[in-house]
Amino acid sequence: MTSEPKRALITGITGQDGSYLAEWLLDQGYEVHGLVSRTSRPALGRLAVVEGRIVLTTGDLLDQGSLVRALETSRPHEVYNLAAQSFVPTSWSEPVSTAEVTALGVARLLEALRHVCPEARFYQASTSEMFGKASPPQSETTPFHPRSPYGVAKIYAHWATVNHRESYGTFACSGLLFNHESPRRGEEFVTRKVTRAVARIHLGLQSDLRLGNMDARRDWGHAKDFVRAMWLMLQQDEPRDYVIATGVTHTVEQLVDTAFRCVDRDWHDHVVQDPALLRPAEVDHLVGDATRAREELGWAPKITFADMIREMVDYDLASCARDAQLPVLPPTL
Ligand code: NAP
Ligand code: F7E
Repeated sequence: MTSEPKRALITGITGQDGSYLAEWLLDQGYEVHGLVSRTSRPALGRLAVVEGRIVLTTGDLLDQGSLVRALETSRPHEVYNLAAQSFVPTSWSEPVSTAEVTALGVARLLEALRHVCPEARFYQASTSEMFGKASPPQSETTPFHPRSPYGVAKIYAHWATVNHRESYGTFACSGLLFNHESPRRGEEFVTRKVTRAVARIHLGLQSDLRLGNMDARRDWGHAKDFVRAMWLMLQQDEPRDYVIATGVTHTVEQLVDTAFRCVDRDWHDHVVQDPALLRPAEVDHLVGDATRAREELGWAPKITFADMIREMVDYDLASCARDAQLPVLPPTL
């Protein structure tokens, strides 16, 4: 007798993490369902890698009824809530819509889960942005001090998840993930903005790169490593919250230097600091302490910062050359 596969529903499946998580869950033998909004079409490109192997359901974190329907249709054993307005600067220009999706959207999804499939396990995409101004290293016991409307909204979602676990016994986990990147990262985030600019400058398509605060420090890991941690959290005997981080920090300037070195260039020749890109309040220094994840989940990152930046620059060199119909030259030429 063959047992039916486990089913997972991923919200935010068209995002960076959604596409890697879908791949990981398919590799583990899951039937993967993804929530997409009517306007998701431009982002569907990231799902080319899993095309034909996942089931897409329309829905929106702003619409409770659509979440109920998505849960009824997919009947998931596990729900991964990755959907959010996730770009920090937009949270200042659109604080209310950010809160509607990133905070209240989670309340809507948890309520739908409670009524439709209370036995399903739930993962919430929490973030190091909740630590904000707190001194490093940050762990599960570090008090939150958010520095953006995004961080504030994520704290609501985090506590809604913890409260559901404590009120209703839901198997709900919150992953406090530090920054993680990849060639599938949105082009507005600093790593991808830099690696694309390096590629375009090297190909002669762009001359300079405008950046904001280059002193900020981030603990940057690879999305591929981080989605594995999300899944591991939902495979434990008891639900808990976990910091996921590499424990290594770099400044934005070090990121820029690493990326320009990939094409043997000096960043000083190309980078322009633009005060318009500074944020109203900054998160200065993040370094995660992932001891709990290491000890309880057996999780450790496999991909180094330098290898990740090299992968991103190589990817952008190839894709920018393709878009501009240029031959791909080795970085040193
Ligand atoms: P991302 O690339 O920005 O993806 C966000 C996803 O949310 C997209 O699929 C987007 O769909 C979807 N979405 C936005 N509004 C929605 C709505 N109203 N209803 C349904 N879906 C909606 O983000 P990511 O980098 O993969 O991150 C995944 C999650 O982890 C996010 O919650 C983010 O806040 C959190 N997080 C990220 C990091 C990181 O470093 N990447 C670190 C900690 C936490 P469309 O684009 O198709 O509309
Ligand atoms: O900025 C500085 C900027 O936008 C990183 C999201 O996934 O990770 C991400 O949030 C740093 C900041 O990511 C530019 O001031 C300088 O200090 O890549 P970012 P983020 O704000 O850390 C967390 C964990 C999340 O949860 C979020 O969803 O880089 N920086 N110059 C710049 N940043 C950008 N975007 N653009 C610049 O020109």
